[in-house]
Amino acid sequence: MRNIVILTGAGISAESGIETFRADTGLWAQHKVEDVATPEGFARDPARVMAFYNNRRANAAAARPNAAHQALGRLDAAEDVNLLLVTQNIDDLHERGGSAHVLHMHGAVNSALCAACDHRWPAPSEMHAGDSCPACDAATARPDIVWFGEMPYQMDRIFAALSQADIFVAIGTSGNVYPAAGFVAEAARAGAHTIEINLEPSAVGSQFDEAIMGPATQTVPAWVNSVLSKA
Ligand code: BJW
Repeated sequence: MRNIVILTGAGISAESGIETFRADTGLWAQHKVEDVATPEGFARDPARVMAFYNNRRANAAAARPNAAHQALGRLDAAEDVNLLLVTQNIDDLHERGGSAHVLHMHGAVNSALCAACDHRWPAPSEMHAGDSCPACDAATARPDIVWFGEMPYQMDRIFAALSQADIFVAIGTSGNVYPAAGFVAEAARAGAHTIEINLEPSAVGSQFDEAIMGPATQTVPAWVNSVLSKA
């Protein structure tokens, strides 16, 4: 059994038409991070943040999984592979591409969270400032998203898997945001073979053993085929 941990970022969904963050025309060129992706920004102007995520939710719903998502779905189903697929993405394209178990470390745009009691429920297509929680009735609904300064989800499970990994692969992530950008160092410490798949080397690219450069819809299916052929 091969233990594989895969980390994905916005680049894997780019060819499905979902904008990345740090491209010249990406989301952070259009919105101030501190306005839309921090708890302070939400406290200042919840309507602005709700509108930002309502738009992202609509874009994700309109997008279709691409060949890279589908290839990872095939890898997930392989019998001799123990895969943990960790995504920083808040869309559900991995699930719709056939991956059964996806860990959304930065949350999910289809989920709503109560800031008062931590109850979660499926987000409606439009959330509004002051929406109430179906469990405790407080007017404290928020998108179930991990903003800057908040703890990403299921870190214990991720670090446990990294400590057992034979192979660690980062796909379509710029390596600018921690703790995800630190996973390659953690996996290398555990003795894993580390591979970066991206259009160009990331900010932590020099830490990987191997680099595969090109669009994810081409590189990821080819890499998955090479893994499956070694079964
Ligand atoms: C293609 C492609 C194609 C394009 N094919 N590839 C150290 C120093 C200073 C600060 C910190 C620090 N450590 C931690 C921090 C604080 C902070 C942080 O990292 N700040 C940095 C700016 C330095 N981190 C946090 O606050 C995090 N929480 C935290 O650290 O808690 C404390 C903690 C303590 C101890 C242990 C653990 C935790 C929370 C981070 C939350 C990030 N949230 C966001 C927004 C919310 C989600 C959303 O709205 O979607 O998450 S920010 C944004 O960046 C989003 C993404 O998930 C994340 C990563 O972006 P990603 O996916 O890498 O996208 P891009 O656009 O950057 O890159 C795209 C890549 O794809 C590029 O490389 C392209 O080349 C490539 N590409 N097309 C292949 N077709």
